[in-house]
Amino acid sequence: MNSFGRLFRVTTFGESHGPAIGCVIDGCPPGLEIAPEEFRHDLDRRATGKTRHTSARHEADEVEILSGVHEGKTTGTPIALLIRNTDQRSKDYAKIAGQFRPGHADYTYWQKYGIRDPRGGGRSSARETTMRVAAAVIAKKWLAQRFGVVVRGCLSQIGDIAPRSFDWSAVEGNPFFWPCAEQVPELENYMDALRKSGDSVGARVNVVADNVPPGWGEPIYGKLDGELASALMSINAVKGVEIGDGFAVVAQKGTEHRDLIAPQGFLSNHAGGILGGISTGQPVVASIALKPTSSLRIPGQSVDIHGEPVEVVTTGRHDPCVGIRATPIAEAMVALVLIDQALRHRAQCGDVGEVSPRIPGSVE
Ligand code: EPS
Repeated sequence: MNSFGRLFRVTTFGESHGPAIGCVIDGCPPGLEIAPEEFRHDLDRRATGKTRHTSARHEADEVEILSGVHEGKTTGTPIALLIRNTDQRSKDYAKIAGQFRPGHADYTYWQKYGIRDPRGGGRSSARETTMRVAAAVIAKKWLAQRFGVVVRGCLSQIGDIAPRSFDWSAVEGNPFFWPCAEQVPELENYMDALRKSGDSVGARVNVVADNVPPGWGEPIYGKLDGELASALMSINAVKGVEIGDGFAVVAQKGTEHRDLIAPQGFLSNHAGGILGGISTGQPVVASIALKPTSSLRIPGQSVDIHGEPVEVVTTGRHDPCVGIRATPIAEAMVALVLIDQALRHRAQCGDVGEVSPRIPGSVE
């Protein structure tokens, strides 16, 4: 499956070392103003080559809008976006073209299709996430204009380092999307040492969507949390998804977990803004666990496509921590789920209108 969403449906295509990557968005509401330069901010946040802490591949990530936009506004017809690949270095992959990197999708793609494009990981490359971020620029804009929804994320753990304090205003001021500014030098030292060692590390990313109105999400099989989990898990390297308190609920008592309700608002948000698969009007809160990158220059035991033992060594330009670039990607998947659910809610329940009592999302 290369398509995502029901009413706001995004199909991505392209390989990391092919001539281009792109997407087609079907079902975008008409009349939304959108210009090519509006993609720049989020694409730059996700891009490689911006700091020494990510892959050194330099892609311009210039978006061409091929269809669906006329005189600066979406027309309701399919929006096709294209980004040409310009900095492929396929020779980096020549030595491992017939080998399976331990911990990589190389082996499973081979088992599934009996053939694979080894250049840059082909379709399994994180390069594909560029188009999710591009599509979500449109989704974020519509959600913000129509409902005031703001989707934002941050890195909330690298290895065993967690933020010592939390401030949203710090997040965009450092290359890690880290919410505690004073810790950034520590992260830089950690990443420098990790890169020199040739190893990689996992990370955690949190995403919060504010101002989501109550009522989005479809029971039973189209639950908002179910679709968020699926969307977030579809990001390369994601091994875990939590909504609200996530796995911490295991140790909680009901009296501790339930979010008490006062006329002034919900008194807590353990549920992550979702009850019964439907948004409560509180912030929607999700977090993801990303595994350490599997492309390592430290030799690892594996086999080649003939089943012969090999020591795999991956050279080239790899991220020592893919989680560092995952914040805008996670935001994108949350925004894509939200716009799809918003349109589905409007389609079925648009006539219901506002139901009282409308409980504020949280007590200030
Ligand atoms: C990636 C490997 C590297 C990264 C790439 C993701 O690609 P290459 O080997 O071609 O340099 O640079 O990330 C991107 C190109 C991107 O835009 O995110 C991988 O194996 O997933």
